[in-house]
Formats: sequence, C-alpha cells, structure tokens
Amino acid sequence: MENKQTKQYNFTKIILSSNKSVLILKISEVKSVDKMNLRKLEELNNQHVTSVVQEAIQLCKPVKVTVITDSKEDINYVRELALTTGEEKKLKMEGHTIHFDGYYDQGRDKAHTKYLLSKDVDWGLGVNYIEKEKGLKEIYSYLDGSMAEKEMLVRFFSLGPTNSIFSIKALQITDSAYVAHSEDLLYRPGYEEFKRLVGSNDFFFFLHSAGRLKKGVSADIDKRRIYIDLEENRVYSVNNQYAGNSLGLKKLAFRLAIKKANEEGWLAEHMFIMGVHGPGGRVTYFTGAFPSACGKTSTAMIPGQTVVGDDITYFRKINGKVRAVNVESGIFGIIHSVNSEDDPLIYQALTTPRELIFSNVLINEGISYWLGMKHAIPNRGTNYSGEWFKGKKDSEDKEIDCSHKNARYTIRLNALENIDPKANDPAGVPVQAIIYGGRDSDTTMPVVESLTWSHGVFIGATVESETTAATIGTQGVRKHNPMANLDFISVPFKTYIENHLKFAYGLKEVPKIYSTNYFLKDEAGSYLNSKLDKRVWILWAEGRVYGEYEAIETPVGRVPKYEDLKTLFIRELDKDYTEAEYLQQFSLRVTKYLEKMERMSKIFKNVEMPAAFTEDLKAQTERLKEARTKFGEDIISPFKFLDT
Ligand code: SPV
Ligand code: MN
Repeated sequence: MENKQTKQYNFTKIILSSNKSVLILKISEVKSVDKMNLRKLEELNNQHVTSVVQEAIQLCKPVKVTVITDSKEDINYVRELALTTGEEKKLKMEGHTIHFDGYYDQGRDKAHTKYLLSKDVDWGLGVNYIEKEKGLKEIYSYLDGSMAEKEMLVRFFSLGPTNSIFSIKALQITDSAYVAHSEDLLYRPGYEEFKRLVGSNDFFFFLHSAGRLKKGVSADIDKRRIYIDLEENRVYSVNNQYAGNSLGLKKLAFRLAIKKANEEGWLAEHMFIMGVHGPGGRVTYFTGAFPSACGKTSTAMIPGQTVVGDDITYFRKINGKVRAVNVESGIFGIIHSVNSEDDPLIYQALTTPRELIFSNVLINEGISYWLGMKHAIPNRGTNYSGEWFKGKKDSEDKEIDCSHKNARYTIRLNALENIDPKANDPAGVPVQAIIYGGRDSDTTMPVVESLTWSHGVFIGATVESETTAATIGTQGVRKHNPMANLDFISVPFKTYIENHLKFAYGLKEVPKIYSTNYFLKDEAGSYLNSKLDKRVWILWAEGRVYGEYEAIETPVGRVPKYEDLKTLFIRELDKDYTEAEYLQQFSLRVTKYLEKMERMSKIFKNVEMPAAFTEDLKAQTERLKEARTKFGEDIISPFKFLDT
C-alpha cells in the first residue's frame, strides 16, 4: 500500500522535493475544474484517472480544465477550440484546416526522446535513455506552470477497435487543441471504454504541453523533451507540436505497447495491414514493415486492394491463427509527392470537402500546395517559415521549399474509398503474410519469400534502407532498420527478436514472410521497375499463400518463376514482361549479398542475439559462398537454381 501511494504521487513528491511550496488539493477543490467537468471525471469511477488528472493540474496549473467525453458536442468543442486558439486556421474547402509546426519542429526529435530508466542498461541496439529521477526533475521543471494561461484538455481514447481484446485505453492530457483534434481524427473514442476498466489502472497516460507559444508555435524548442516512463506506462512531452512528438497516442504509445506486448505475449509492430484481393473474390490479409521512403504507403494503397491501417499494428494468436488490428483509425501521412496520378485515392480525399488537417504545406488564398503535387505552385503564400516567397532563404542561407518534405495530412481512414470493410472489426483480421520492405539499388531482388519463419525473422531483422546522401557521392548510405522499428523498440533487442521467433509456436497456420525492394537500378542509374510493378509482386505473394505458384529456391529465399510473372504482368498490368527484365531483376547478386551479410555480422558482432538468428546469418552466408563456388559467377541467373 505504502508503495502504491509513493508510485501514484511521484509527480507531487518530486515537485515537493524540488522545494516548491505546492499545496495538494483534492480535485473537487481545484478552481479550474467546474462542476460539469468534475462530474465527467467522476462518472468514470476510476481513482487512478482522477489522481493523474489531479497531479497534472497541480503541475501544469491550467486556468481551465475541460474533460472531453465521446459526445458530439464535446468533440466539436475541441475542433472549434483549435480555431479559437489559432493553432488551426480554416481553409477554403469545407472542413479543411491548416496547422503549422515551428520551423525547427518539423519531425520526430530522436535526440530528446528518451526512456526514463532506473539503472544503466545495455539493450543491444540503439536505446536513448536518461536516469529516471534526473529526467523527471528536468521535465517537471519544464511542465511546471506550463498551462498557466492555457486550457487543459483531458481526452480518452482507445488504441485499437473499441470493445476488443486487442485494445489499450489511453488518457491524453494536453494544452494543444490541435493535438486533441488530431487524435480525434486518428484514434477511436475511449471515454466509454474507460468505464470498462472498472477502476483498474490498466491504461496509458500522456501529458503534453506545447509550452510557451510565439506566433502560435512552441517557442522554447531548446527545451523540447519527450520522456517515456515504461514502468508507469506514462509519457511526458513538452515544448513541441509536431505530431510525432506531441501526440501521445502515436509513436509514444507504440513504445509503451511494445513493452506491454513483451510482457503479455503478443506483438506491437510498425506495420500496415492490407487486404490483398486474389482470384475469385478471395481476400488475404498482409501486414508490412517498411522504413520511411521504402514504399510503405504506396504498397498499402496498391490499386485494387483494401487498406486496414497504415502505421501501427497489434498482433495476437487466437485459436492457432495470427490476427491483427489497426491501432489507429486515421492516417497521418506524408504529403510530399501525393498527386492525382500516383496516389489517386489519397489525392481525391485531400481535395474534396471533409474534416482534415494539413500541416506544414503552403497556403495561398486558402488553398494548399505541396512539393510533388504535379500542379502549378504559386510563388508566394504562408508556410512553415511564415510569409513565404519563391527563393526565400533561412538563416543558414538554405532555400526554403514551398512545403516541408515531412509536411503531412491528417484524415480519417474512412475518408478513403479503399478502406477495408473489416477495418474496425474488434476481432481483427487474420494475417496470412508479412512483408519486410527495404530499399537498395544493387542487392535485394524485388520480391523474395523466406525459407522458414525464422529465416523470415532474420530478413526482417536485417532490413536496410539506402539513402542518397549528397555528401557520399554516387554510393548510397545503407541504414540498418530492423523491422522498420529501430526507433521504437523498448525492450532489449535480443528479447524483441526472440518474441518474433516465438510467435510462430503453436500456430496452426504460420504466415509467410516476404521481403520487397522496389528500388533496383541498372548501371546507368535508372530504376529497373516501374511504380506499378509492386502489384504483381504482391499478387504473386498472395498466390504463394495458397501454393498456386511454384517458386525457385535460391540461397537467400524463394523467388518467382518467369512464366508466372509473365502471366501476372499481362493479367494485372497489361504489360509484356520480358525474360531480359526478369534476369536483370531476379539474378542473384552474390557479391552484393555477401557484402550485406558482412555488414550484418559487423553490426551484430557485439550484440547478444538469439541462436536462431545467428544460425540464419551463418547459414545464408555459407549458402551464398557455396553458390559462388559452384557456378563461378558473381551474378547468378535464377534459371540455374531451377534444377538444384
Ligand atoms: C513515422 O515517422 O514512422 C511516422 C510519422 O509514421 S511520426 O508520427 O512522426 O512517427
Ligand atoms: Mn510510422
């Protein structure tokens, strides 16, 4: 009991110990909470909720506290408040608004996002942490009085469909109506869900303050901090507005979920979910993890298929099968290069009346413009740098683009015509295949099926994405990003991989695992594939789930047969796929693959890993070397593996 008290009040304990005279009030005595809002809190009948709200009030000292239920009136109140505070402005088209984040607040702040941990840890791969007591003191000092002139919003959400075994309840406290409004577009309402807790503390808690605002944007960016308390299922975020930093429910909740999943025997992954539509009306659900710029959204949005989610997935084993839900109900998508040719469904949603938020695009006469929209862009307007004109430079003499490369749109998933009918099913959808999508110009074949589940986990754990950094000349820089999840893994890396390996135990149907690479290039630097080709890869992968195509076994996995692709290219894209193209795309580049194996051996040399992973790395390296010896070639035609 003693222990519980200390835990519950660690907020106030720390404030008090930092020598400030804080009077601990009961929530009913707090002036900023009126009777109606108090009643809304009390109706939840949950002392844990009441006490965290009370602690947050005590710390942030808002002038007013508003509790938002799932009612239309309350949700509308948030929408209107974002306009009143000026965090969002109305655009010409009905329902559209624009929000700007500060010039230096345009992406996730990896350096200042840290776990609050009690002792020195070695998690294997990349973990950013701060000693807990020190971190709490620092962030409390920034949050202290942060809402002195602001209104505190208290919102309840469900991560995952409501009334579902998959889902987690989440409480968001913020002084940003933009944050609260964005979460309304991106997540399911959860006030009624909280009643289902019957008093338990099994919920995530997020406290955010945008901090001092100057011209509507967070002014104290040097004091931007995002601290994650895995032990208490809490995250504190201050002095920022960019959604990846400020919205507790997105990547912050995701980190808490990975830890919770680890403890409870399920998986939380940085993956989309899509329905792949095979022959005869068959729908096969795929999930996919792709580092940014590797084709995640374009895969989820392949024409003719349906989308369940585009960012975060919870998986469970139910009756020997893998099922999954989309944690979100909206999309916070990159707008760069969204245009009517390449992304017709998204473009349509962004250019018709509906509730949506643009962020960090260019606004001219109430209309949004962005890079790569394939539309004439005006020479002036307002963007994330303030008043903008073509040629404007920043303080470092860098020309400012009309829109930021990470400019975004926030919409509900049901704004898209291709939403899958099971997108909100509390039982989730059955998962029959998983894709790990990487990016390189010279190594990985466009689509490869793993040899086994464990080999598939190995493929996921060795995903690389090649960036074209100007400073490095023609050679790209390859960034290792296991399961596209490196930034978010909140358990030791070995444990994370073990959880993937173990997930197949006891399954009646083990999902197939594939890798994709849409970015192979020829010597002249031209892409070997068109943007549309991924439709063929995914339909081949879908057919393989049912054993409809034979495959060729190579040292790195199974690849399609030429005849099958030829048929699929004609059927799906009305395109003649030549044998020369096939050979260019599906020949095994042994030396390049061996170079990749070497990079991986180096990365994992000092990282404790499960034996199965180490064995897969060794076995694949050996298979590659054997093939090179056997065929005496650097690049081996897939036909050569046909009769082995
Ligand atoms: C990502 O970066 O993977 C995103 C956007 O989905 S953010 O909300 O910034 O995480
Ligand atoms: Mn993401």
